[in-house]
Amino acid sequence: MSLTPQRTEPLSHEELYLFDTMGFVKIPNFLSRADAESCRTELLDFPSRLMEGRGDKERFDDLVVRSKNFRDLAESEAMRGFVDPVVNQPYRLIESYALRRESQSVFYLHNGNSEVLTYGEGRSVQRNMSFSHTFHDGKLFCMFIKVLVYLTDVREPDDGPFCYLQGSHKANYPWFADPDSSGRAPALTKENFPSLDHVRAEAGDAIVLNEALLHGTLPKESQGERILMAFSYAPAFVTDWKEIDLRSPSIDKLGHY
Ligand SMILES: O=C(O)CCC(=O)C(=O)O
Repeated sequence: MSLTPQRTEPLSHEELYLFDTMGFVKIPNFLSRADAESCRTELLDFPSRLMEGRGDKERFDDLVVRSKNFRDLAESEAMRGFVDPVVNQPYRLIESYALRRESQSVFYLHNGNSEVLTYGEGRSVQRNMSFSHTFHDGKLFCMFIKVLVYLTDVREPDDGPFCYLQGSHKANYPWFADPDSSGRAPALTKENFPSLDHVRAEAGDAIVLNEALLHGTLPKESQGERILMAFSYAPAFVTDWKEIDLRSPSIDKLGHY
């Protein structure tokens, strides 16, 4: 069964304002409840894996490769209407996956405009350029946009709703100034994070997200399944997180192909 987005208009002026100032905008009823349920049923037959080190999340990769329904959705006019006005460059889909969780699961805060990025041996910087974003000529230029499509209701705080630190997509200071190398993180509460807020969703709702926002989910404590799909878009010149491999036969030591 093909999917029919209920919402096909591009982001409005007001939605762009919200996206710019909040780092995301919610699109209620992007899919009908029936289409959300048919997505859920279809993807549960795909292969999945438990996320390494975070065994409470089951991840279904490459949705668009596994099903024409998902590919058509990722390429649809409706999706383009969300991505075009915030990327404003030729762009491509860089990932498409679903996450399934049950009770007692967490998704800790990640990204943030100014969080410390450590990569490789002893290398660390205070800006991850992969989700940098700017504004000029009356247009937004985002490097990493994710459209989250909820396939089950996430109505109450204990259903583990999407959460975020207000304004963190425009932060200049890192919140996690001293990343704890032990991997321990403070509980996701208002006491620990005064600017924490969360967003309720119904099956079929979407969130268009600037990945520079420090975001995650509140702990899921209620019973039942929580499942969503994610489609990520980036300017066409963005590629994988992979350093130049100087051992490759197609490249010499000076980097000439
Ligand atoms: O599950 C959610 O609501 C958020 C998912 C998310 O942050 C992600 O997939 O990067």
